[in-house]
Amino acid sequence: MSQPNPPPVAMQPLKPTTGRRRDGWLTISFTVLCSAVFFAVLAAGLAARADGNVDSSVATSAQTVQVTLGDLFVEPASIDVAAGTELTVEVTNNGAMPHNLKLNGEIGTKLLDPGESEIVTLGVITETSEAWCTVAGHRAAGMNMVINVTGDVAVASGDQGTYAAAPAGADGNAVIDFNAAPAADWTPYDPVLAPAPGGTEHKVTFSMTEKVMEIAPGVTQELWTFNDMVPGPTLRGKVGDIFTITLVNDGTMGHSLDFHASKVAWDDEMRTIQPGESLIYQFEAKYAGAFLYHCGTAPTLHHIGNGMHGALIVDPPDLAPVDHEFLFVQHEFYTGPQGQPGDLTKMLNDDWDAVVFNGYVNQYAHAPVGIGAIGDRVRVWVVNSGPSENSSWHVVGTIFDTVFKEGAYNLRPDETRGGSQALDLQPAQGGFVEFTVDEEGLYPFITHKFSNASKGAMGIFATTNAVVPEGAAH
Ligand SMILES: [Cu+2]
Repeated sequence: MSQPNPPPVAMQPLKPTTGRRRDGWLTISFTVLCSAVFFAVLAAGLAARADGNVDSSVATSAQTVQVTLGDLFVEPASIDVAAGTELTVEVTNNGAMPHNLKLNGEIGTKLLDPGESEIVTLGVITETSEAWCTVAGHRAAGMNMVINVTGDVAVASGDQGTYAAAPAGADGNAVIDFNAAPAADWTPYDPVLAPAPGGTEHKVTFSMTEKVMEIAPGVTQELWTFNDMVPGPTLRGKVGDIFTITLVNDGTMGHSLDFHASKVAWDDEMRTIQPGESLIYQFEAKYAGAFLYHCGTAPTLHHIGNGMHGALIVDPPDLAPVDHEFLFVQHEFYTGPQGQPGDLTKMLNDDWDAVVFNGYVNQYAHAPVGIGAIGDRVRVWVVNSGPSENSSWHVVGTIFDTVFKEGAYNLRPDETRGGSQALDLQPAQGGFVEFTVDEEGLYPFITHKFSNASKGAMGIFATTNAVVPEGAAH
């Protein structure tokens, strides 16, 4: 069969072969799929941060305040001092995680382990100021103390509205251009799901890291990862297999691991380990399913939202053979400043900037996924990592004849039954669908919550002889 010009779509992974820009193709695809490109325009310049000044030369009085740090609060959240007071704090960490307290994020205690205390003189306070825990995400989660200077303009404490204006983040967060194209040397996350390895025990090491990664063309964030990957490595086995994961914390903050495929005690295997520590997390996969795993260290929203999640697939015993098998993990990004961690305040407000499959905006629109010939059976596993948004996973131009969701077949090929158009998944749910296509061509896949399809949750399946528009195929 000969085709006049068709750049054939290779099987995965599709590697970059050209530096041509793909803006044209993306524009076309968005015209088809989206009514409008939506940008979350971030409120800027809400209010000036209370920049306290410290003058070490003249103290008119001295004051010592006892401060307790917890997970994730500072007690008291507000103190009053007279102008010119030399302020000393006796800080005790009563939390389960390490914390510190620093005036203006600069002067203060070292990183205190749980139970540890330190007495620190912060200096002479001349203006209303703030002190906070500088561990990533902790200030935004509430670890902030206002130091009101008597007679100065007071800053309200314990008020989310006031707080939201204070930290870096509302202003200066990275903005995604959904029509931009990735660089020529960009490589997509491999969507192919490999068969389960042989044997009945799966031994892997997960290194927990903090790594600056690109999440959209030109947009980088410091993501928190398992093995420098977002999503983390995919694990796969069968019912009855043993998974033995050696968890190593190579980062700079506490992390943990929660396999939804396991039945283990939260305070044992799922405990937080500090930088340099490790633990062994072993369990038997007792149930089939498409399971989420994630970091569960507080604030868990921040750790999942900033990249610490992945999928563990346990095959049902009667899983049928197929021609092509893929995995897409859907999740959101809430951008912080370029090169910095995601914005916890936006996460708390469900204010995501992007919804993606496997960690990159419009990834498989830039690198279409080959699904072989007409009639080939395709199985797609989908896990929704969230942390907060649902999925209505749909392929344009076909109908699912098989649906497996949350441990059960909802649909199998049977002439007495109908077809399925979307796999609905709340955060931390997973499953798979199977389908064939009847014509050569392109089959976009999206979440049919269309506001999210226009924020990066779109890809393209292409049959072997599909004509891929200029610039689309990597
Ligand atoms: Cu973590």
